[in-house]
Amino acid sequence: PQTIYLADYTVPAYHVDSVHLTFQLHPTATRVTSKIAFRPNPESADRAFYLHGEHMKLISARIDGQPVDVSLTPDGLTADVPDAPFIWEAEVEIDPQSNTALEGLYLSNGMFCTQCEAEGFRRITYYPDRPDVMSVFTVRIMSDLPVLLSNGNPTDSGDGWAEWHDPWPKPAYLFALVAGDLVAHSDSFTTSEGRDVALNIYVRADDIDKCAFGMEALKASMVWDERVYGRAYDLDIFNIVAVDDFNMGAMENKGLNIFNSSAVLASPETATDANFERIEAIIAHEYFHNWTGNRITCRDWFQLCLKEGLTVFRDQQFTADTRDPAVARINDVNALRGRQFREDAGPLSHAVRPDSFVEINNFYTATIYEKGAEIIRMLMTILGEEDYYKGLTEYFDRHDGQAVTIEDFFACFGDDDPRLAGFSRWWHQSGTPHVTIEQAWQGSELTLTARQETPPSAQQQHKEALPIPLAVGLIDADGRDLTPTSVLMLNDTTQSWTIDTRTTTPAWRDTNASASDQQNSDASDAPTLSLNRGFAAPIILHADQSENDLLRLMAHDSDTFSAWEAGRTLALNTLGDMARGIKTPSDAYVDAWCLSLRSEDRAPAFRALASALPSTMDIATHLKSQGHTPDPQAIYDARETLSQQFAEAAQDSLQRLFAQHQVTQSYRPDAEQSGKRALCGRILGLITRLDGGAEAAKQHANADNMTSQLTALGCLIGTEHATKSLEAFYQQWAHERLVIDKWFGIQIGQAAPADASKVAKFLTEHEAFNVKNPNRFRATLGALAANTAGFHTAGGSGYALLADWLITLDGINPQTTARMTSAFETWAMWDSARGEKMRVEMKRILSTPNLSSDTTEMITRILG
Ligand code: B3K
Ligand code: ZN
Repeated sequence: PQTIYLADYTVPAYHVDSVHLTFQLHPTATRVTSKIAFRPNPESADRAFYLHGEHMKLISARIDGQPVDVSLTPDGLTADVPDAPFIWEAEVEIDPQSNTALEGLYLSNGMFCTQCEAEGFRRITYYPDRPDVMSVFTVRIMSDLPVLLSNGNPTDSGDGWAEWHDPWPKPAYLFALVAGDLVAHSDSFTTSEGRDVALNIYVRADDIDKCAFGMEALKASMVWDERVYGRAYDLDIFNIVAVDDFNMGAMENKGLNIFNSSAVLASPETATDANFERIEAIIAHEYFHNWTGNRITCRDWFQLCLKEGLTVFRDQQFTADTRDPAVARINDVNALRGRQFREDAGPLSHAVRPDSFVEINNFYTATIYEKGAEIIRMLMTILGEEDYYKGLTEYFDRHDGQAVTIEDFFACFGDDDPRLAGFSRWWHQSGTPHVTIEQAWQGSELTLTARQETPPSAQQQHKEALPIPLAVGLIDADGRDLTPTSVLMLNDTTQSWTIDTRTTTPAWRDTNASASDQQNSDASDAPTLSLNRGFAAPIILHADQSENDLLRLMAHDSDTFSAWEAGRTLALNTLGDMARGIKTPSDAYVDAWCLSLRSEDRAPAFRALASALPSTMDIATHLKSQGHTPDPQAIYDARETLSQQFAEAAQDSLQRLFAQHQVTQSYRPDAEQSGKRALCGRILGLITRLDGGAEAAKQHANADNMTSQLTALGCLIGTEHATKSLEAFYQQWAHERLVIDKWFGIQIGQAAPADASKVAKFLTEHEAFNVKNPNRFRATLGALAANTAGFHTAGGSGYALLADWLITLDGINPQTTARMTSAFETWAMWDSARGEKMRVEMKRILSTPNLSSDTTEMITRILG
């Protein structure tokens, strides 16, 4: 495997004017004929003709109707071609049935389906498989299966065949084909431009009752993109297909989105509120790609964040508009910290726009997606909404139909705008900036000094200062805002601002004051700073705020995100100290926690989030950042102790709160109802600590929706009711594969540390375990890796079990294997005994004969 560099980019030697494909589908011997019109690219000095192609048998090749000799290479072919436009025709044979990698054309439960991003099209036919080669595709599918789909609009069909034409030029990675015995949930939509669009969600017959929610989400996304970004849909039909075997969530193929069934199918009985919310977000995300990704695509894969970061930001905006914005932001930040900060702190740290890669599939990372989205969010924060949308409109106008770069995108905002000086560093520099805040008082004047530092990483030793928008507020002793939120731009390594808090409308001004010789105010009525409101910047903040300040923010901050953040900081400080055995929780904190659980001023969804404790991994990261070596078992024990203490402290109000927030109307997966169920779920967890599971067992037996049933089941794990409830759940749902995934996941995810790898091992021997199905594999081994204290038990049994299964899976599905190796990325965070055990398992994986290049690259990078 070879490293590819951004700096080596050259334009394609040939343009493709049109592509005609014919598929004669057969499970083991599908014939694909291609007819492709090539034209030399005048901008290229290179005349070499090279087509990518892998895992296929070439039957014949012609140029302008004449048979041609080609030279096959391990991953493609070359041929002599005329120095003028010409027609290439080829016939190849491929074997969908043996394609367990799930890239290219494959079979899933008798359905033919494709996945081409990033480089799967080259497993279908010979082609210049790069995103800057865009063309118009016409596709004919021949098969006896009743439903035959491809991109674009249907143009013609007959007995055993159908033809599709996509008028919008696209790169090959957006090609898709589906053929199966499917039924459609259909609807229609009229765009703001007056176009009538047929909408379909294709599923197997048993799943037809699980499509309604996805369809509503699709229509809501179409309306939202018209209203907010002025973008309307551009074909006469939009199809979504659900497939059981899929490497990720979904894929935005033009006019034919293909979804992992877990990311589209939902009914109240079989899906949880969290599933519904995720489905809504993924449907929106894939739909939004139609403009950010498909109409305007990436010049090369180094620009992946151009479509992914922007589209994630758009789906986050959609969720914030559709649901509760503060709750949405808290969920985004939890995900960012849990996946992206973790990635950026370890050996896999990379820039949002990297400048080299080996296997592009390994770069569909939290950094490209989630940090990419944070950069767009900061762009909006710095420019303001009006200029942000102006820039986006300019981008759509200027680059429609093109394959472009981050520089092209950035230029649409006026890259010489002084407000954006240095901003592009966010795309090029890896690592999470640490920002330390000091406050100093002089009379009624507060000086805030901010200092930033991004720790060096293996690939980038020297880090520059980044422009960081610090959104700050100031609240008085009664919790009232003294100022509206102000965005202070931290452009240098260190900067100071001063504010006089006694004036009628206090405002910040730049100062050069050094805070060092001044005093912190110890007056309890001094105003309190609310920092990084709304998490406007993706940074790690060190503010050393007093417990009093944090309690005040937690109770009163008008920025709901920051109120949650204050509670989280208190929890981290408390749990960190408990895990180190140096302190017990303060009464003030326990009281404040109980108060916030009961607080009628905040929405139930918020209270559910605020009452949850930071994850074991979060606490470990926090301890590490303070220079301590985290002990996962001690952290687990601290969380248990504190939860028990909370349950006892809140004892008197638990039953009342539980009854008060029960949903009595019929099930709706909306923000309001799901917020109540989330709060009741938290309370049920506390009640279980006191009643041994009696209440939860009742809820499990009587639940009429999956959210309530699964929450109760989760509570019961570890109680005397566990075995019976798990058995009943399995019997009830054995026929619903997505529910059985939950059954696998929850037993392992909720297992006590000492049991987790035993339970996981036992379940890999269960008749319903299937190594070839990525959802089931993730529900089992992914759940083990996510059970932090269980995966990292001192003996190393979790590491060994995961390594065994990754070795097995690599021969079947390299992409999913490579992705899951990131369970080992934290090896340097733990004590040396654990770290060494993790390294030993990684080396064992690496020494496997014929290990895929995907997994080899990941393990090599993680080992460092
Ligand atoms: N673009 C796809 C991801 C493709 C991953 C290829 N390994 C889904 C998405 O981001 O919307
Ligand atoms: Zn995407």
